[in-house]
Amino acid sequence: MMLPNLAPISELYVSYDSAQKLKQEAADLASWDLTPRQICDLELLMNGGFNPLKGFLSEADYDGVVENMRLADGTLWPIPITLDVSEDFAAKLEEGQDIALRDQEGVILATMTITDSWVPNKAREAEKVFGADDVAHPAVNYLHHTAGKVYLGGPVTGIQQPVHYDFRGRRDTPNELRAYFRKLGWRRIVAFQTRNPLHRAHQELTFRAAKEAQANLLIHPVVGLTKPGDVDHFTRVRCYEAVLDQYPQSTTTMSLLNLAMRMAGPREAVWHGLIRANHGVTHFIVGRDHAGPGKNSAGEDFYGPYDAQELFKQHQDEIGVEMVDFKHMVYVQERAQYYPVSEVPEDATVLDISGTELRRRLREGIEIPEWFSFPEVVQELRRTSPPRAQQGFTVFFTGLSGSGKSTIANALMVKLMEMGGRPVTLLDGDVVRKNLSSELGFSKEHRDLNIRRIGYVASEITKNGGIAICAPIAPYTATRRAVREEIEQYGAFVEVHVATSLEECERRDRKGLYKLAREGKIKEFTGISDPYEEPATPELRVDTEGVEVDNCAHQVILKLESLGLIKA
Ligand code: PPS
Repeated sequence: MMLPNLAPISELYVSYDSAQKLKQEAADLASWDLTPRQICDLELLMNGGFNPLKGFLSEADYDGVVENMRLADGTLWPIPITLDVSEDFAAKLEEGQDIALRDQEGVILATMTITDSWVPNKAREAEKVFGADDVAHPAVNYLHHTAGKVYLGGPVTGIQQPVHYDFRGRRDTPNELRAYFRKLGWRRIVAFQTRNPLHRAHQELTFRAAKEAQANLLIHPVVGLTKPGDVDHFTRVRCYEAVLDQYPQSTTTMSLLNLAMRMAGPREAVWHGLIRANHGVTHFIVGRDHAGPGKNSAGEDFYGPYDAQELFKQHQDEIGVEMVDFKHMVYVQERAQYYPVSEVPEDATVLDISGTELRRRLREGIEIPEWFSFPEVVQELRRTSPPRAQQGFTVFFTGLSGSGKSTIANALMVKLMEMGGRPVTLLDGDVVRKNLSSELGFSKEHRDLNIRRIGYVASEITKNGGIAICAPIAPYTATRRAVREEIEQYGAFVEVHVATSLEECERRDRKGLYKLAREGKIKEFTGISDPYEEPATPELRVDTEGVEVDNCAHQVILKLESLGLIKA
C-alpha cells in the first residue's frame, strides 16, 4: 500500500532577502519575456510540481526524455520541459551566463544559468513524444509554429511566484497541499485531473473512485493551458465550486493546477501522475483516452483508448502513485441512478449525453436535463455559451475594389440594427484606412497588417457579444484564414465573397481608380497590378451584376438565419 510522504518537497525559491538582492542584480542581465506556456512550466519548476527537475532541461536530459522518457541519470520523466527562444536571443548568449526570466508585464520571476543552447530536431520530438509529426496535434502545431527555434537549458533560481489575480484561495503549491493533507490527517488521497466542466456522471465516478480506494478526493483541475476550444477556466472553476457542494462534507477538496497541458496521451498520463505525486496524492484516476488530442489529419485517433492506462501501469511504482480506473458512468432511467457501463442491469434504458450533444444543446438553447447535470453548472455554462442567436459573430466581406462590398455591408448593418438585440460595428475598408491603418500602403506586408488589425478588432467585438461587419478587399487567402481562426475562438465567422468580376468593377469605376491604375498612376492596384486570391469555400458568394443591393444584403440575412445566428 502506498502511503503519502507528506514532508515538504524542495522548491527552487531563494529566501525573501536573497530574492530582493537578486531582483536588483538581475536588472542588468539579458532578459527573456516568458510565453504563457513557459510561465506555467516555470511556476511548477519553482514550486516543486516538476520535482526532481531543477530547471529547464539540458540537452542530454532532453535527448533522454525524448528517446526513452528518462533524464540522463535514468529518472523517469516523459515530457520535455524546455525553454524555447528565438535565434536572435540565443545568439547573444554564452554558456555560463545568467539570464532573467520575466513575465509578460516585465516582472522578474527567476534567473537561469545557461548550461546548454541547441537547435532541437523538432520532427523527432514530435514523433517520439507525441507519436506523430502531424500538426493536427495541438502540441506538435505549437512546436512547429509557436515555439522558438533554439532551446536553452540550465538551473533556475526562483525569485517569486507568477502572480494570479483570479481564484487565489483555490491555488495551492505542492507544499501547501501536502500541509493541508497533513493537517486533516488524510493518508490516502485520490486525485481527479480534469479540463472540462463536471457533470453528475463525473461526480459519481470520482466519488466511487474515492470510496473504492478508501481515500479522500482531490479535484485537481488544470487552469493553465488546456486544449484549444475548451471551456475557459473562469467558467469551469465556478462550475467546480457548484459541484463541490455535492460531495459529503470534508471528504473532498479542490485545488487549481496551473499546468500547461500538452495533450500527449500516454506520456501525459505518466507526467500527470508524477506531478500529482509531488502534490502528495497516493492515487490517480486515469480514464479512456486520458489527455487525448483529438483526431489526426487522417481523421484517426493519435493513441489507442487504453494506451495511457497501460503506460501508467507499467511505471506505477516509479511514479509512486496508484492508478485508479476511470469508470464510464451512464444514467439508468428505470433506477434513476448512475451505473458504471459494465454494471448496467439487463434491458435497462441507458441515457447519456455526449460532449458534442451538450455543446449543440447549449448552442441552440435546448433543455439540458437534470439527470445529466446540476442546475448551477448548466446555468454557468449558459452564461458563457449563450445560444447562437445571442452570441457575437463577424461577417467578413471580401472582393475587388468597387465590387459593392461597402454598399452591401452598409445595407446589412442597417437591417441588423433594425432587428436590434446586439450592437453592430461596421469596419469598412476605407474607414479603417482612415483611422486604424492611416500609415499603411498597399504592399503585401501592409495589406496583411491592415487585415490583421481589422481581424483583431472584429474578434474583440465578437468575443463581447457584438456583430462586426468587415468590408476590406482582403486579397490573400492565408491572411483571411488567420483572421477566421482568431475570430472562431469566440463566435462564428461568415465569409462573404462579393464576386463582381474585374470587368464589371472596371466598367463601374466609381472612384476612377481603375483608370489611374491602368495608366500606371496607382501602383499595386488589386486586380490590375496586384493579386486577388478568390475564396474557394466562402460561407456565401454574392453576385452583384444585375442584382439590387437590397437583395444582396437579404441573401446575407438568409445565410445568417440558416446558421442560427439571427432569428427570423
Ligand atoms: S486591403 O488590401 O484589404 O488592405 O485593402 P483595403 O483596406 O480594403 O483598401 C482598399 C481601398 O483602398 C483604395 N485603394 C486601393 N485598393 C487596392 N489597391 C490599391 N493599390 C489601392 N489604392 C487605394 C480603394 O478605394 C479601396 O476601396 P474599395 O472600397 O475596396 O473600393
